[in-house]
Amino acid sequence: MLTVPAGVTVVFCITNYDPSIAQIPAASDALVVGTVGGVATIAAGGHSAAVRSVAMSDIAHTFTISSGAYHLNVPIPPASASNDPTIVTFSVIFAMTGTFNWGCAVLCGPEGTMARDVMYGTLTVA
Ligand SMILES: [Cu+2]
Repeated sequence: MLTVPAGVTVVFCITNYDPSIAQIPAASDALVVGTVGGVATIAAGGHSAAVRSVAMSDIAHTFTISSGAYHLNVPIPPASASNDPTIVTFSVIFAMTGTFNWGCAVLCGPEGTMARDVMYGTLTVA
């Protein structure tokens, strides 16, 4: 469970140690949507860049909120190695209060079991 304040810039920093690539992502999973400036900064393998999308073949997970109030999607590329994580940073300003579901939108883990069983939760904007 995450709780964030409304109307201010919230900075997310996701550290991904998973080097695997998700199965059969959709084109929309590769787009950065709903962040400040429409970008996310991806640091991996000693390089860092602000991007608006990643290659469909370069997605391990996503951080996604899809509700009436918000459409947020940030693709998370795989780690270069299990000891060399990929770090994805982005900012969001949440205008509407309430509790919203977040999750990973791609089939990750064996037969999508990771997305289904562990990569979800709620985000409360208060
Ligand atoms: Cu995932």
